[in-house]
Amino acid sequence: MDIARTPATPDGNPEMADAAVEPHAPALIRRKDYAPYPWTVVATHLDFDLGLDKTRVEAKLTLERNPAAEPSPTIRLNGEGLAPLEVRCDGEPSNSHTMDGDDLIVTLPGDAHELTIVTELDPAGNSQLMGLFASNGMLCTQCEAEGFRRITFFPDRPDVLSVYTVRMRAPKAQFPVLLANGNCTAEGEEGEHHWAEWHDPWPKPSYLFALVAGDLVARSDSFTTMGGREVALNIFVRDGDLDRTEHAMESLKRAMAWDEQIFGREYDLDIYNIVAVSDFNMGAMENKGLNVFNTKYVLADIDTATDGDFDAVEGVIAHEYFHNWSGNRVTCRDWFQLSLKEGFTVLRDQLFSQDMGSAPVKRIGDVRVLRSVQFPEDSGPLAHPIRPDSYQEISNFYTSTIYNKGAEVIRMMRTMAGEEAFRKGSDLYFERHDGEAATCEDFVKAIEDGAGLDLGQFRLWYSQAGTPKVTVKLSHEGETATLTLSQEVPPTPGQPDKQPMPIPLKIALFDRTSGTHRGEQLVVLNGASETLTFEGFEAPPVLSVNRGFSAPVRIERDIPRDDLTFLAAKDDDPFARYEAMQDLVVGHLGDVIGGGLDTEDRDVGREAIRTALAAVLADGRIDDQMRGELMMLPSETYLMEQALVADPGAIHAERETLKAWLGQELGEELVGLHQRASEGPGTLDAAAQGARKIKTLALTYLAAADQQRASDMAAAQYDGATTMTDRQGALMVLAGLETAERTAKLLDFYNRYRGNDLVIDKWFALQASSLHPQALAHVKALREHEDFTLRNPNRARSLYMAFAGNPQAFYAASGEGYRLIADLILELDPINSQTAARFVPALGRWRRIEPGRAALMRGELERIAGASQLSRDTFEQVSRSLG
Ligand code: B3K
Ligand code: ZN
Repeated sequence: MDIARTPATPDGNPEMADAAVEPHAPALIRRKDYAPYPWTVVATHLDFDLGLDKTRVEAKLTLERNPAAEPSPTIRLNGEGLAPLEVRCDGEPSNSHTMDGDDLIVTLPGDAHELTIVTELDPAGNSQLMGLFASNGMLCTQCEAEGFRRITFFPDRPDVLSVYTVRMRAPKAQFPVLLANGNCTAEGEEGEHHWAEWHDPWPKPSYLFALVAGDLVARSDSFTTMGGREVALNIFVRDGDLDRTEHAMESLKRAMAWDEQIFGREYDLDIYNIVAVSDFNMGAMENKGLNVFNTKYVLADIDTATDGDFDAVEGVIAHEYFHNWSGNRVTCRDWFQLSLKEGFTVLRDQLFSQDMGSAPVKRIGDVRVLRSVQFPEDSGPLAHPIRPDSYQEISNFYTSTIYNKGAEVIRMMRTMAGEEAFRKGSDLYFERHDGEAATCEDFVKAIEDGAGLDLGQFRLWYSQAGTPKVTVKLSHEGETATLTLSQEVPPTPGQPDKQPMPIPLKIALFDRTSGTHRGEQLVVLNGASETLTFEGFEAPPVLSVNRGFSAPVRIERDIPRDDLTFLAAKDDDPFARYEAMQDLVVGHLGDVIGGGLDTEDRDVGREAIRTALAAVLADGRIDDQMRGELMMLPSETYLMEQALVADPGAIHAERETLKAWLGQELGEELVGLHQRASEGPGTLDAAAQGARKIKTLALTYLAAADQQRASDMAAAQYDGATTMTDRQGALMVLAGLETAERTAKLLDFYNRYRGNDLVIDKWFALQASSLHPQALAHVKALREHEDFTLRNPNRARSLYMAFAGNPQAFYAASGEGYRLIADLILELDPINSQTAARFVPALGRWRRIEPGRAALMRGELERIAGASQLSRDTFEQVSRSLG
């Protein structure tokens, strides 16, 4: 498992390995080429003279040789698009520096030096939003993964930790607030300018550096840690947004308390600042003591944010806070270890959210995300292990595999160890590696030692890509039930042959008469195939398997429909019950789409679903949040993923037909449910949220069955709405209909919320993801809308990501949908390559789509590949997708 530590270059800089192997392809960076950096940066002093169009940066690096690395006569400092205006070594102008591509190389003869470098930046011209950029008149930074090199020349790699002191000087009226990591140690005024100095006592890698300057207001609060430290909490936003920050602040305090209680982690500075910005490539960033957030994950009130938005704010606030330990105190040795911090932190935020609300509903939601985003990634051309072996552009590896599958892998360790033993392992990990840049192997070893587990073979989960398929067979003879489990890990790019991996499966065997079972068991499938026997079953039991989704695998079970119906009605594991409902529908639609079903068989299949759904609608033992989960049909993406080669047109048509039939058959029950749910209050408690969830779900079925009735009901829901959840839900349904109310309510929504960017994003997204037959034409028209811009990532995603996720429109048989996305990628790439590259995977699915559409998708990828001047981000994604 250990990684070879051979130096790739005299400087030991893996960035340089294999550069220019192919003249046009960016260098491939390999995990096995890791070597420690020859220098340590003991201290970093940064002096910023800030301006929107011109910012001067003076960086002073206190350097010492790293005794653990190969000695080097030079130092290589990464840069991107920078020119060194001045270089001084130990106070004297340097005459020994050269450029190697974008990097600065300085000869350093001694064992310790002080290097000063001056650069100049144009933040307002930085549309990539990496490094220092301007957003709505404020200045802020984004450095992960390699943005710091756009600010100054520096060893921009996560294993070089340094203590930072930052001085900022700026026009006072324009930038009244000046923030950086750590604590403010001094401030003062110089005529129309003012300055502030911040010091962060915790050594950190450059990707955690942050600076913000702007005209901002703060919601302030405080938190007293378990050790008695009083921490000042501030959430900075633009004037006018303050009253939408209460939920974020409450979430932060809950997250701080939870991390102390559940993981024993305490905050370690006297101040914790969060700043919300409108132009941001991602959700948020965990910079030490100064998180920068996309406004989408900070601002929420009941009139402008949905219940889902509230949950997302809570989850992301917690995620970034939890990084203070899993990411900042213990960081990553290199970017191949990204899942070390991201997988673990996602697991921590998932467990937090489970504890804050309904645990089963949260679990089902997380599995839905995994299956709709990560499973397709794992079965496509971009599949990679949670610890990849190589990359061209690290930004392309902030994937669902690294984050969500990474979390599932650690969750499996926790399931096998048990909560208490796992905590011993995580304590040991933090204790052993505090202040270090660690590896995934360090984490596994700490869990192994702390929890007393043997994770030898389990380490394969880190190196093998692909979603394992587990085939489950249950037979019965006499009083013995025999369970045979076998696994297969599919081939993925670069990994044709796989070994079996330990797969922890929670199972229960139900007595079909009493509807009970004898207790849940955890079985771990280690080999390719294993057989287990269970005694004392006079009649064949019903098997519930992978309860709680204990392993991120595909289960193939040859289960009679009656057993699925039984589990859909009776399983006491909420996830397994949800799964049985999903499987009933997946099995039926699979049969229908596969053809060869006669009318009678089709009716039997439909009837089983109708009965199960009717039982869900009437079940008094479950709450509405759970009812909503059980009411949801499997998504088209999930259905496509079930087929070896999918026909998106047939999947869409058959799923809609089934929905319409159910809406027709259960019309009265659904109307009743909608009425009952409409009586709920417009509050944020779980019952009210559940009512809102089933209300809109009921409408989606009714809309498929009877447009006009649903349109009237949706319009009434829209008009009476006191929450964004109800209003957006109603508008979502209306957007898919061809009725007069559609136009009227879309216009009303726009006029009502004009000027509120986050809500106008919803307005774009609703139309781009609608079931309306003209959705594609609507998207084309919307890109010309005066409020549309590609310069704001939220806005670009609101239209185009929603569209790429709308199977009916994106997979239009004409190929226009693919063309639209390809045009977007080409237009966006020079503006914001990170965001542009995120659209490539939608086209990369071509191998799993029927041949007619596949050829059109591939054609668009080839068109992109043929363009000159592609960014490294887009080049890598397109070339991997073409395969
Ligand atoms: N660590 C950041 C993600 C940075 C993405 C860079 N392309 C946010 C997070 O995962 O918490
Ligand atoms: Zn993260």
